[in-house]
Amino acid sequence: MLDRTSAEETQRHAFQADVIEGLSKARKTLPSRWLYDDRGSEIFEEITAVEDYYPTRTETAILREHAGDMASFCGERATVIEYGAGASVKTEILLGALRSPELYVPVDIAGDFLKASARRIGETFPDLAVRPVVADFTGDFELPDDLPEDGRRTGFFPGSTIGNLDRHETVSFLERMREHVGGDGRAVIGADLKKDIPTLLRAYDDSEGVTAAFDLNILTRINRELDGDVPVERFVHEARWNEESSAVEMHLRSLDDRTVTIAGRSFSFAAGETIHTESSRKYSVDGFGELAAACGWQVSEVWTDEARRFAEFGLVART
Ligand code: AVI
Repeated sequence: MLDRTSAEETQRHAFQADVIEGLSKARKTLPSRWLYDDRGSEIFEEITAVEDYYPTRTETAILREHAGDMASFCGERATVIEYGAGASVKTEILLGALRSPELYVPVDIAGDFLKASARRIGETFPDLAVRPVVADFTGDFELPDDLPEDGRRTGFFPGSTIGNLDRHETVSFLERMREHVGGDGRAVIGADLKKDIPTLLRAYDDSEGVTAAFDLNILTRINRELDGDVPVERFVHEARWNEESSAVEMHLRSLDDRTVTIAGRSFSFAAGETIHTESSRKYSVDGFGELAAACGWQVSEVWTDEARRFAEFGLVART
C-alpha cells in the first residue's frame, strides 16, 4: 500500500491534471469529486441539514418508514455491499432492520475514512462481520473472492450519488453492481426525482449560502494545493437546470475579465464565463427503470415519500 505522503502526492498530481485539463476546455469544467477536500466534506455535511436541501432528510425518512420491507427484500443472512461508505445514518437504518445479516462490505477510496466507518459499524452491530474494501467504486474493482455463499447479496447505494455520475459512469456502475451481486442479487439505490425547477434550484443555491460556500471552496483548494492566485471573492456560485441532461448544474461564474495562474499555467476568463463544477441528475421513476433494465436489472420496488420527491429503488438482478 502507498504510504500517506505518496498517496497525497498521487492525489495532488491527479487534481492538478484534472484542473489543467478542465480549465483548458472551451467550456471550463472540473470533476465534482474535487469538491470534497476536508473542508468541502464538512460543508457538504452542513448542506444535508439545510432547510432548502430536501434530499437527505427525505431519503432518511423513506428508509426509516420502509426499513422492514427493505429487509424482507434483501432476505435473511444477507451480505450488503455499500458503494461509498459515508452514509452512516442510512447504513445503520438498513443494517439494523436486516434479519441475521451475514456480512457488510463497505467500499470507499478514502482508506482512513473507510476504516473509521467500518469500526463504527462493527461497534454498533457486534454480531455482524465487516469487510471493508479500499477501491474507487466508479472504476472496475474485484470483491474479495471468499464472500459467504449462503444468503443473497444486496448492493446499497443511497444518497442520490448516482445522480453525480455521468451517463457512461452510471451504466458501468449499474452493470458492475449487477456482476457483484450475482444471479439472485438485489440492489437498493437512492435517486432524487424530477420535480418543479424552483424547488430543485433552491436545493442547490440555498438561502443560507451553504451550497455557495461548498462550490467556491474548490477555488480555495486550487489556490492552496496548486499554488493558484484565483480571487475567490470575484467568483459567484450559480445553480442551473439543464433540461437535456435532466440535471441541476453547479457553476462558478467569473465577475470580471481576468487571467489567473495555477500550477505555473495561465487561464483566461471572460466576465460572465463559468466553470461547471457538478451535475446532479434527477430521474423519473420510469426513466430510472429503463436505465436499470438496460444494465441487467428490473425495478421491483419503489419506496418513496408522499410528495414523491425522492425514491429508493429496489432492484432485482435479471437472469
Ligand atoms: C453528493 N450528492 C448526492 C449531492 C447532490 O445532491 O448531488 C452533492 C451536492 N451538491 C450540492 N449540494 C449537494
